[in-house]
Amino acid sequence: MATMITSAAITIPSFTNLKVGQSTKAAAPTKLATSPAPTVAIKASLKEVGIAVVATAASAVLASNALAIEVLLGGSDGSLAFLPNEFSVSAGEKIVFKNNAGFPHNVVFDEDEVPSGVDVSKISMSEEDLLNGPGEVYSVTLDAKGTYSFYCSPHQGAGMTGKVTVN
Ligand SMILES: [Cu+2]
Repeated sequence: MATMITSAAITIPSFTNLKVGQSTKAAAPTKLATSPAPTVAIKASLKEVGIAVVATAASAVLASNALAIEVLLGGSDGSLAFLPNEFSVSAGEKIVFKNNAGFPHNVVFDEDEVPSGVDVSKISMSEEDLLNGPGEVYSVTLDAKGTYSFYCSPHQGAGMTGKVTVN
């Protein structure tokens, strides 16, 4: 029986020090004092953390599918445009502007073409703020119903403008 207890304890250092690997028996004597109980607790809590992470990821995917629209910044053909450049969303739906090609881009709402009472500084990037890298995103959520016009400040002259209707 004593042998059984010892071999059970030997596996504990291999868990706390994963690099020990197959040489557990050589390393074991110095770590025999370790109580098995805390190790069991650690294993259990790691398992719970793993499950929690999976659950969080799954709900994030569901949420993004339910209420989000992605708008590409710049066409893969080199066009300087929002794709799509005219679309509708529900109030509170997340709009994710994603750098695709031809950057830097940004997203600035036109203060003269948003529903009354909307503060464009709260929904826009600043004129100088740019998305420089591939895949960079700017997300915004619009709550007031109506039509909003927006543009990319570096490419406004090239026609990089868009319109979103919030229903
Ligand atoms: Cu642009």
